[in-house]
Amino acid sequence: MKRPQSACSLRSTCPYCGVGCGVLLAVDDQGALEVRGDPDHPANFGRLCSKGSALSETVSLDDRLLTPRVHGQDTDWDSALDLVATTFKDTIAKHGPDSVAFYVSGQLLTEDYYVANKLMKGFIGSANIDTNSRLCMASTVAGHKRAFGTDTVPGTYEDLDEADVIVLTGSNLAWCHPVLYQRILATRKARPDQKLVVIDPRRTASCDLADLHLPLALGSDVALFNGLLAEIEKRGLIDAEFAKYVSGLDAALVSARADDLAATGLSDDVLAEFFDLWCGTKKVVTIFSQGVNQSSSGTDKVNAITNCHLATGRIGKPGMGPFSVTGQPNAMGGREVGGLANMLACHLDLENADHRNAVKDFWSAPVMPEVAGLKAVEMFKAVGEGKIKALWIIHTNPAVSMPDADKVRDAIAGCDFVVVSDITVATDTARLAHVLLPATGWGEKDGTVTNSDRMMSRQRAVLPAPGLARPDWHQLAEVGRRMGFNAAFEYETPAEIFREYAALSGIAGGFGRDFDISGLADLSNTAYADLAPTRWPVSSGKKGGRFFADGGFFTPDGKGRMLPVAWKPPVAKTEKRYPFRLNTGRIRDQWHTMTRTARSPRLSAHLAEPFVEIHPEDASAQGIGPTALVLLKTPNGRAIVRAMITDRTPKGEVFVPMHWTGENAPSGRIDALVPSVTDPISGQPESKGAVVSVTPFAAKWYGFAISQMPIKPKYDYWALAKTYAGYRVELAGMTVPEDWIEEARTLFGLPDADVQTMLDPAKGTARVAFHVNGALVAALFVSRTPVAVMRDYLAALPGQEVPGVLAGKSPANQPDPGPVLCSCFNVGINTILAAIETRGLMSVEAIGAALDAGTNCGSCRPEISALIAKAQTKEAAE
Ligand SMILES: Nc1nc2c(c(=O)[nH]1)N[C@H]1C(S)=C(S)[C@@H](COP(=O)(O)OP(=O)(O)OC[C@H]3O[C@@H](n4cnc5c(=O)[nH]c(N)nc54)[C@H](O)[C@@H]3O)O[C@H]1N2
Ligand SMILES: Nc1nc2c(c(=O)[nH]1)N[C@H]1C(S)=C(S)[C@@H](COP(=O)(O)OP(=O)(O)OC[C@H]3O[C@@H](n4cnc5c(=O)[nH]c(N)nc54)[C@H](O)[C@@H]3O)O[C@H]1N2
Ligand code: SF4
Ligand SMILES: [Mo]
Repeated sequence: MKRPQSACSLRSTCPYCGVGCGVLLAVDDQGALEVRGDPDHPANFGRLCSKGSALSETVSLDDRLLTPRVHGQDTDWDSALDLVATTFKDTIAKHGPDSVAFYVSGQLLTEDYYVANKLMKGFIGSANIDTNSRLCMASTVAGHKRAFGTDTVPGTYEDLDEADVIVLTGSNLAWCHPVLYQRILATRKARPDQKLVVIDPRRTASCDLADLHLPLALGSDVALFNGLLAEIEKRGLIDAEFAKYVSGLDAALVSARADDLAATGLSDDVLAEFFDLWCGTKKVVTIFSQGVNQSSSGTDKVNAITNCHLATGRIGKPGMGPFSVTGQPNAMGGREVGGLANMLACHLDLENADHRNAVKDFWSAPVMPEVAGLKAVEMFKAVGEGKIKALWIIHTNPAVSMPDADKVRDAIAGCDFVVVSDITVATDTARLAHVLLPATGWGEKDGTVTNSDRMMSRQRAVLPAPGLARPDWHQLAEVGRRMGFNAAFEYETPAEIFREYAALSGIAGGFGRDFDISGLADLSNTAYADLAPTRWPVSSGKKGGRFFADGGFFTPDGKGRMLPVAWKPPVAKTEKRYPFRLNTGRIRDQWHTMTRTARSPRLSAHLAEPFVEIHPEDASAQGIGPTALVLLKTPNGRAIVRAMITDRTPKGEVFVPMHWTGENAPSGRIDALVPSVTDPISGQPESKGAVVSVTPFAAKWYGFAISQMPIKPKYDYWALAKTYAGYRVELAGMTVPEDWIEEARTLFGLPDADVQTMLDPAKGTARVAFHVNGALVAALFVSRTPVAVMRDYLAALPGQEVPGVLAGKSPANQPDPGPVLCSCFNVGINTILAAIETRGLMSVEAIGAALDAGTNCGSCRPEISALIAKAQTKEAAE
């Protein structure tokens, strides 16, 4: 469906990762959105990654939720909102405020988030509001609070330009914060002495251009940084001057000396090289992300890192400091507004009576909870136990992304009253809702987000709201009013909400907290509309900048705290039945549960189905071949995914992406396998430490299909991916259909289309193609072993007149480009390999000059460089 036209051109912010890139948006006279990097935005200076560049492919109205729905029926806003307000009110009247909950998201805008938190904590009177940031940033928040007294990110992106050594630990920056990675590469080009170290059990794309890779044992970061701290002491590098701003040094050193570096599994040489670099360089930035946070010792990992920076005084100064990169576009903003169940607002503490009373007065709130609410994992447990009877899920898809996801899905399905606000009905969670509320999406809504370096930027609406969709803050405020809290929720614009929030932060500033943007409390509507990227704090005392260069921590004694921490292995123990460790995470071109990025053919071409990275020796020991399907089992659940055999993943460990869902590959929902183990301090799940069995999944038949229309098969394995011509689908099953022609007609919903077939029952192969008016609409290729056809060639064919489709391969004069590597210019891996092998192009630049590949967002440059390196090794060996 085409959008109505609206002629504008304006600045906004990318809705994906926490880099927070500025974009320039324009709508052309066909109603199509154009997206470019904003050259003036300080986070990206014009750069965009593959996801940002493909934004225009993700805003179509297909599958959009356009009207409120109650029990599956379209309805009007009044009916839906009245039902939500009355049911919440009745439930609270009968069972108390803690019988209801909100589960929200680090992708909400600050204004949405503020209203949600105010409604739950100040007016419903429960702290049962938690967010997907519990699965993401909670360990960092807890670690920051322990070390600094508040949740402060001390540094800024400029530190990456100034550092002499950048350490990435538990961060695949090249794929997950690509513009920051490109920024580092640009610095290293200008200043080749800047060193890059990657600490990750896997040799990720971030390692391809790194100086040093430490493939540590999964979960052993505390042992490594304790080892580093002991070494710092041994080499006499404790900063005596800075020590006056720090407490806990001695106890932290005792723990550090006692810890065992052997837990890291790293060789002495690699360790020595790392220690030399870290100790021998003053300007070190340590970037960390989910390899640190998503662990049963996530908070300790954060503090093991902050300990090293505090001990050496390398914090808050140019080019130095611990640096947590945030995942979601407003992960930081959500922390600021107090969206977590154990926080208040503006970095104030829920359990501090002075803070609580001040906020209560400011809000004129009738009640305030005195203790923390349920954290995500506890919340869904309470839903499953029937203790939470009314649940509102906003901007997140917990039926896919929570650990023990099948149980979470069942808990939501069994809850008395579930409201979901989303932009689409096509999610595992939205399908379970009693009430569905259509939200305006990115490009249609207005508000602010805060990125990893405390930069607040505006998201602006360039497209009209489709159907009846309304902004999330509007839905929340309406429910607040309908619950009887009229005065507190009389907002008409996000600007009003922002001013109130900024004024509240002044109270936090009065308590000596870091988060103070009171300087923006009187922003006019126009000034809010025009707000340029602004780094907090913004108060009479301080504007932007770094924290802690000269102490000034937010602890009672004003000192930064070093913590005694000790390595602990992941909670699940490998055993005979579950001999492998299951690592999970992200791929370059998909965003979380794929509700937006999977709409883009460009982004769907990089990796088109769920897979497991497994080491070649493990694969051969388990009898798993290169294109095999693999059955993964844990005590919690099972999955079937494709084998990706690679020595990038260490022996004994497998890696599976988190992205696939019931909508596009039901057997690939990896969180069904992850247990609900959490960090005892932060409550963050250990998403990266399950134990798993890995065996071949020997299907009776395998298939590959192309289709103009989406399909939802019912086989043991299927994975659907968008293409420019329609969809491509991988299939496999344990039951062989009797008649492949009938089966294919049902699969594609084409009872009358012209059919072409090539069947060999003895060999178990079948090829069936359907044409309507001469044009190919769908085709199915089946075999007893994984089907060998030219997938990328076939995927482009639906809609065309191709009489020879059943051959499954291109005519000899049309080479198969292979899977897309450069999504920006749609360049396939075979095209790049051919350029390397036959044209002898041996640098990323040469490939770029010849094919354009890698010259736009640069996210694929590490992969191109890996192909070149492989070709060079091959050449050397020949
Ligand atoms: N393409 C893409 N980018 C994204 C997202 C996305 O969905 N897709 N999501 C965004 C969000 S919300 C987030 S939170 C960030 C996440 O960004 P990252 O944290 O960079 O992403 P992950 O792939 O989850 O995990 C990073 C790495 O941690 C490693 N790891 C696992 N266990 C350990 C360990 O014990 N120690 C160490 N040192 N490393 C370990 C994994 O092997 C993995 O390579 O990405 C953001 N950016
Ligand atoms: N195994 C494993 N599990 C993980 C992780 C991992 O590394 N491994 N990572 C965890 C992390 S760090 C994160 S952040 C989570 C992310 O997990 P989720 O938050 O569950 O994933 P998303 O797909 O981002 O969900 C966002 C939802 O909001 C909807 N939406 C989009 N725009 C709007 C809007 O404007 N308004 C509203 N109301 N809805 C909208 C989307 O359609 C989608 O359904 O996953 C976590 N789960
Ligand atoms: S790095 Fe990519 S996904 Fe992240 S904000 Fe920038 S363009 Fe968006
Ligand atoms: Mo995240």
